[in-house]
Amino acid sequence: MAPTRTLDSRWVRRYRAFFIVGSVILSIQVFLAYKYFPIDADGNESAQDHRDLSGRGLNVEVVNEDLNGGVSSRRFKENYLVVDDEDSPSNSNPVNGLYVRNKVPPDKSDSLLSNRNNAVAAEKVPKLNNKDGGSTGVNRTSLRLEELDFVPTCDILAKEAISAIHRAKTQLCKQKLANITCLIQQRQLYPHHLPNSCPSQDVFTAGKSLGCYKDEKTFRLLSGYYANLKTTNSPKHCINMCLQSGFPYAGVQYSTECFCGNEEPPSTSRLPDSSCNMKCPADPREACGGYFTINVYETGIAKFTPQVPREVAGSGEQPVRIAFLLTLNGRALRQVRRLIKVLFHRDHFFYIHVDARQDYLFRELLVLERTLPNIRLARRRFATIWGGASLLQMLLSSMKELLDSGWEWDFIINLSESDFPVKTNNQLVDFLTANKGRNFVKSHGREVQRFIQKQGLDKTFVECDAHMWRTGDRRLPWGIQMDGGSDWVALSRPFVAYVATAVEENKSQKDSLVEGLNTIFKHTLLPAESFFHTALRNSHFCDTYVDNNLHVTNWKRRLGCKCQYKHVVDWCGCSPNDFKPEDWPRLQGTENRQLFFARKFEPVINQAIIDQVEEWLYGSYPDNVLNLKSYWQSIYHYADLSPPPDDSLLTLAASLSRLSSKSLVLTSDSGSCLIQPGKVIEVTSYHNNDNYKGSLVRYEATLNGDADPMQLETWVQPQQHMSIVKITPLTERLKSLLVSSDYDQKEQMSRNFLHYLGPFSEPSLVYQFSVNSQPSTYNVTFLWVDPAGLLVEASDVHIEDAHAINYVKPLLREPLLPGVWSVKMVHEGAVVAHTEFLVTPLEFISGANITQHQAGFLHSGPAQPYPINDLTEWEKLLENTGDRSALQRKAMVNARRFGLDLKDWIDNLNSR
Ligand SMILES: *[C@@H]1O[C@H](CO)[C@@H](O)[C@H](O)[C@H]1NC(C)=O
Ligand SMILES: *[C@@H]1O[C@H](CO)[C@@H](O)[C@H](O)[C@H]1NC(C)=O
Ligand SMILES: *[C@@H]1O[C@H](CO)[C@@H](O)[C@H](O)[C@H]1NC(C)=O
Ligand SMILES: *[C@@H]1O[C@H](CO)[C@@H](O)[C@H](O)[C@H]1NC(C)=O
Ligand SMILES: *[C@@H]1O[C@H](CO)[C@@H](O)[C@H](O)[C@H]1NC(C)=O
Ligand SMILES: CC(=O)N[C@H]1CO[C@H](CO)[C@@H](O)[C@@H]1O
Repeated sequence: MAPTRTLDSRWVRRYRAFFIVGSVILSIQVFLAYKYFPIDADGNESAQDHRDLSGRGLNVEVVNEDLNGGVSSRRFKENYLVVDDEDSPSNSNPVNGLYVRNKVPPDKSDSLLSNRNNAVAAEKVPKLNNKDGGSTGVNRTSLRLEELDFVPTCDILAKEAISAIHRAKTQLCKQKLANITCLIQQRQLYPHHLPNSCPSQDVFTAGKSLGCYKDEKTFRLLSGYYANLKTTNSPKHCINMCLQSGFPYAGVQYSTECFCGNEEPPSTSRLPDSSCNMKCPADPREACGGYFTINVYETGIAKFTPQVPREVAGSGEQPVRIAFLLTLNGRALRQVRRLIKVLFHRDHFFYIHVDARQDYLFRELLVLERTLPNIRLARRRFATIWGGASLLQMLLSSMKELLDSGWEWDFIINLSESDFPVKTNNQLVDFLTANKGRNFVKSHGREVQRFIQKQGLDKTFVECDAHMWRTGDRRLPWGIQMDGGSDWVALSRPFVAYVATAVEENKSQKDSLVEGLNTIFKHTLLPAESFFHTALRNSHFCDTYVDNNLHVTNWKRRLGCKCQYKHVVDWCGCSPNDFKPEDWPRLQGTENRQLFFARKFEPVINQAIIDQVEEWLYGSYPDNVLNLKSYWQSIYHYADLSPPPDDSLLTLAASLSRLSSKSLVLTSDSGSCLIQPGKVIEVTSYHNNDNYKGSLVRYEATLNGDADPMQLETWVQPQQHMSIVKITPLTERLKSLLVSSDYDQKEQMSRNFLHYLGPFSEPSLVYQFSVNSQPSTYNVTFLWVDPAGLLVEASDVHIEDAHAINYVKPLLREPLLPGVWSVKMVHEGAVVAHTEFLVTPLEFISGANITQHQAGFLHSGPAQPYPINDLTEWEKLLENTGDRSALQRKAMVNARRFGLDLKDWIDNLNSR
């Protein structure tokens, strides 16, 4: 029914003008069609393919935009960063009422360009204003070969590919991008067609014609989907598109229109074939319906109905055994152990993939593997990135190893460190036992063509240099339905064995559908959100599909969709939020539903909610359990090679170990006792009752030159340095003003609890106001003054009540001048508040002692001085902070400090 409104107005127009203009238009179309879209002898759509490869066209030119396009684009404006002027490096972009100066050096402007027609994954909204061919004075249309140390095997034409090759950092990555682009240009990479083993009848009868039917504008025969394919319509194209969208019937009408539907048209609407007498734009030898007449075809697939899961198992059924596939990242060791503990049963299996860069988690979890036979860690480890193709390779590899493990499991359930069960183990086992052999995935539940665009499935992405590069448009293979949705799944063993043939080395054991999908999804954004769904829908497993991923996810799109992955992928994506106690009703609401897990949980954000869920499932902890409200998470360990340690954290920790051992000497009653600090072993964040309570620095130390080192631990908490200069209605509401790094827009906090900053950190100012009852907005400017007293940046911020917590990231030049910086908040022409932060000089570079040469270079501020001209009007607001030339002289002297002198300087600054 959906297209009715669209067609109404067209009907009126068409009715009046039909006899006058219709035949003229038609003959022009026929002429153009003959001229530009020849069909070659074997019926290959060469013209169509060529168009797609030129990097321009979607297969659907006019999609039914007004069905839900209005809603989506409105949502886009609310939630997404809209980059409007890609060529201006110092452009101000409105991001939720916050004006941030865009930190894009001129030669990186391409990265904004490729973000401009972004869509976003899962509830991700497209911007389809492909600005094509617009020359902006920059050479974008040809590759600058002189920058490459290889010669591409073909002439690369696609603009997006050229942009990606120029933006990639390493030559190896540039070459990979070029190689893949050439393979695609030569049509050697992607399969054109894939087999479908989920037919409506015993055999696959794609394209069977049902004849010509009469259609009505108020009651459409095929009402599932509609597209106006101005130049490409033909029965074949329309059938393929409807099949891809999952409809059993396709129909062409009025030359350019393609309809898809789930119901067979009634025989009472049947007309003689001669009533369908308009020619197809893609092939004038074929009929594409007529004026309210439609040629209807079968697509070859059946109407899709997912399985309804059984509630309870029959008596006597053997309980299923579950393999939990844990794919872990980060350092939340205690939470991982808690998750394993709550799921643990001797009949279940735990196969753990720790990201290749996370030495700490891997090392600590090896202990579990050694003690428990049903826990195993993957040795083949991948370094995956958000949305990256490597994620799917990692999953398939882990699944293959689980199949070969000798463990007799029936289901794989995929979990991460931020998942937690909301039902007991027994409930989960009972439910899966009743549904043995079924596969649980969650579908997007929207229109397929729109999903394809939003998800970027119609684009090629190439992963290298830890980035997903978008290199151009592509056409998905015909013959299969596309499906996707959540990437949390519960899969049965037979289906896992089927999809794992993708990583089978023996060619003759590969399934051609899985192999083809594997090729496509090697170059797909967020592959795990579609690969398993699509394989399930088109294989002989299609009747095991249950549209439920057993998970409840805490989406808060206003917070979670901030385009926060721009630095790793040429796309905008969303992330769910962490659960907090205020979300309890949502968790409680899962009780009578077939939901077994929830996400996300993160104890550094909130542990109380995890306690609450666990006690809900398994009863209260006994009173004598200590530290139930405490949480510790390692942020540094000396044995980690990867990820490389942050030099400013290491410097701070070493300095704290010196300061603490010095204070121990002072309080010792034996005067001769001397503690010599050695290496820092570990730094741990400590949280209690969901408040950060400081960090623990554990280090080696020797007493009075003793040979055996002992270990000492010191507990430190960063101080706040905010002060209110002038009491105004605005500052009365100011709750905090601090500078840190790693601001998480989704959780609205800085993940750098210790606030350590060094010359290469990217500081952000985080401000928090109490929410006011009457809505008001303020324009505020933050002035950034460096340790030499120089005003280096003014950030304009528009504060709205709706955003009581927010941040601003200034445009500063690296290396930052070490020392005490200050930030002044200016409102209505006066400084009203003030805060300070420390940029520590470095004692280490890449974990090694800094050299005198390095210190001299890194500690003297940016090589290129700041332009001061446009800030002079602010200067007069700064109270006279003493003799600036004296400060500058001091900074120059500091930059030359080295050895013990450098350590003294560092300790002096850090002690504050
Ligand atoms: C474009 O490239 C040509 C040579 O490849 C060069 O001469 C010209 O200056 C470039 N134009 C711009 C705007 O960079
Ligand atoms: C790209 O292709 C060339 C020639 O086929 C090959 O030698 C090279 O190893 C490939 N490079 C990458 C990074 O794939
Ligand atoms: C590949 O699999 C086939 C069928 O199972 C088998 O006959 C063949 O020997 C295998 N080849 C290799 C190299 O393992
Ligand atoms: C803040 O500045 C904007 C322009 O940047 C202006 O439109 C707005 O009226 C100002 N608001 C206040 C409260 O001064
Ligand atoms: C760094 O310098 C200290 C002395 O300040 C020395 O004990 C240590 O061995 C040096 N470390 C390295 C890796 O050179
Ligand atoms: C299909 C699948 O296994 N998906 C997910 C498993 O868990 C990780 C998170 O750890 C997801 O990112 C995968 O996509």
